[in-house]
Amino acid sequence: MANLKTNVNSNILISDTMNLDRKRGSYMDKQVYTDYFFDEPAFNTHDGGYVALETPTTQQTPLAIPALAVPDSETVHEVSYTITAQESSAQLLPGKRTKTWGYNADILGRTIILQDGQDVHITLKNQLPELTTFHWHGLNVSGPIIDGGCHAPVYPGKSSKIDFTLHQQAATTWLHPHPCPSTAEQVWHGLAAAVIVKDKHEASLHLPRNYGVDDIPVVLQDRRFHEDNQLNYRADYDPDGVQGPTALINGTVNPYFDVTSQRLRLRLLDGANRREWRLHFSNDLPFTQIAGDGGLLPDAVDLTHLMITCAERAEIIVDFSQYHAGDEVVLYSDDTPLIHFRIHDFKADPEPLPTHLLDIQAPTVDPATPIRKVVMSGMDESVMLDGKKFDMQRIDAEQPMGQAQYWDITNTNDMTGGMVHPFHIHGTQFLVISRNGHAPYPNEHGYKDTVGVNPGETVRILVRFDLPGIYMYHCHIIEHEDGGMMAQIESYDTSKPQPTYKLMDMETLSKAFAAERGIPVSELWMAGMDSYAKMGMKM
Ligand SMILES: [Cu+2]
Repeated sequence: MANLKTNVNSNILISDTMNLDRKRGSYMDKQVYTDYFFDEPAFNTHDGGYVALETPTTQQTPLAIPALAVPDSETVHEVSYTITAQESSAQLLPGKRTKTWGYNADILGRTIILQDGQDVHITLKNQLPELTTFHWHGLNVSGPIIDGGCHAPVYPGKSSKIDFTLHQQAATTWLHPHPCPSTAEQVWHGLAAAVIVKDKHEASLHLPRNYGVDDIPVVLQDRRFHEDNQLNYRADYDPDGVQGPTALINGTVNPYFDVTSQRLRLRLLDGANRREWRLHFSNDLPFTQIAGDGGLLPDAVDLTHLMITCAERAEIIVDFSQYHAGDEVVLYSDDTPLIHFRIHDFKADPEPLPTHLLDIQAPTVDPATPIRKVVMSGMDESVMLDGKKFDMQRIDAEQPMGQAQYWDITNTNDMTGGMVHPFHIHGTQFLVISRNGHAPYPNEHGYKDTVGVNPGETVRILVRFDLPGIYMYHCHIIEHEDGGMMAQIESYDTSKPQPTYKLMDMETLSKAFAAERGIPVSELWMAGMDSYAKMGMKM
């Protein structure tokens, strides 16, 4: 791991708050990073207009905490869930309820808990009016069916079953739909749920884990509300990613949370279609990042600012020991308040947080293995991956199962006018090795499945698939993936004959969507279709 833990950069400051805390001895000799690390000229860049968040004018309401999904059955070794994608409505704003979709919930979804080592059985039920898929973003499961990408549709009124054994360290992962090219619209309707993986190692550490009290998921999204408080995806459609001016946190507009513990663990998830979040608290209160997408960081990192790109997760611990009942601490993105933390009496917890969290042994790479090059290019409709648009029937690359390979992910947008493209791989967790040859950011030394790539940058990652299958990899600005900035790789077992996979095709999906909407295929509109049509390319 030593080669991954290279030198930290120069963005180190000890804030005044930290000096105060230092006197109390609780932050002795810690570095606190005070910037977002990403390239500032790329912030908010967006062909066709960036939509800034607006400060909400509605009354503060309690932050919704997604209920825990109730297993159909559970033992130490085995768990069964039924996950139902359903139509519903939610009271998001005063007045009319907003029509929404959710997983076992009105909007978003119940939080699913899985244990490392468990045999997992999930019944996927679709009670939506159209086909969907159930994609397990960040889970080490095999593609293309269990993983729930575009090849695994569940049709309306139908259900299917998946079974897998989970071998994965504790992490905050998530579930969202992935039916190409309508992923973005289905997420916009409300489909997204936290999936928390637990393991014995994480359970042995002194960290908050009382769900809903001192350990909460925080799903960061944004929406635009139209007449009668309704969503209108097509009206808001933008090939560079749909945005809205209203922050929606766990499906709550203008939330507050009652803090009743000294430390609070926030499992942050950027569940937005396009928006990156630049997070900081009132008075630059420092916080501690303990985990990224794939679980614990090797060492806790203290920050005052944190940027997460689409689909990324960060688990942070906020310590309110310097505050008193009646105080309020606000979480912001840029200048927009997101959550008001109302401080109540709490019991002091004198035991410090662990600083070393996890030993990570990077897999070794055979020097003879070529470095895989992946290029994300374009903006708007022109987005491509390796100069091509996604084709469900085309397998773009192969990698032997169990073999670690370096992948160089390049974003060819230029530095002044390009976007940060969040690059995601299905079915595995990778390590970030370098950014343009320099050390990764200090808070990305743990396993990840999504990494923001700055314009003009090449990010080297170390990738290994532990299961055979077909895995999608793509930009996670969801309109970019729908628009074709996506490809797929086959991981194969070298000791066995390569299997033939039955892959979904656009014609089958288009016919199904059209039939479900009661329209001819010629009238079918789905988000990504314009991106192919405008480039004169066949979907
Ligand atoms: Cu992108």
